[in-house]
Amino acid sequence: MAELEIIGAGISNYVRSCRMLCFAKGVPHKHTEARPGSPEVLAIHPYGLIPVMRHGDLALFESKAILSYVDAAFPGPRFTPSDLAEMALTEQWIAFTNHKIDRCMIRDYVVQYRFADKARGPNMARINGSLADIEKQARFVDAHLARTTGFLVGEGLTIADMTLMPMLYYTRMLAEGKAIIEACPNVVSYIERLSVLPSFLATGKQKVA
Ligand SMILES: N[C@@H](CCC(=O)N[C@@H](CS)C(=O)NCC(=O)O)C(=O)O
Repeated sequence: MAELEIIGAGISNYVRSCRMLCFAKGVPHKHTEARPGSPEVLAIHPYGLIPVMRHGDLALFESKAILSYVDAAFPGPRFTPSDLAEMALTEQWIAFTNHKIDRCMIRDYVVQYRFADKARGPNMARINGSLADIEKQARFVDAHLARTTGFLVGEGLTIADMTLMPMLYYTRMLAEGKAIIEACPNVVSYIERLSVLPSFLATGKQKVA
């Protein structure tokens, strides 16, 4: 079988999600460190966003597409439920996470500190503007986790958890995010359990603060 290649900066929450799945399934892969907008990424993604993936003749972008492909294409445990309702809930959580939580916790908050303009410093208006929504989202996830077995869907780890957890993990590394998340005990225990899984640890020790 052709070698799987995951392309993108190792610090990216989405690159970590895709590589976490590879490690959890035991899928050997080559990780090519590449920044957004670099030639190897632009060769696949029209806007140069990461991650992108190659496997034989197939080139993919969008983390959800990569997660679904890798989960189905390779042997090993499945991280997409086969039960119809659980599969739909997994889709729901990934779509919600990508459309709402990533934009708020990562783009409007974490990225504003981690990749702040060197001369002007972090965009505090954008950061402060994200905090009410970060709190709303953290509380929503907390209330949901209070009713589950500690995963977003069903009784075990899914690609929805692999998508969400790195976002919460990075948000908690920064002061305002830490204060918000630490008021949500189920979210804290979720991050603490999932971030020490060998599959996540194998993605590296990148920090945003
Ligand atoms: N919906 C895309 C989002 C990808 C994305 O936003 N990736 C970030 C890194 S985590 C990126 O490339 N950012 C660079 C930019 O926005 O210019 C996915 O799920 O793959």
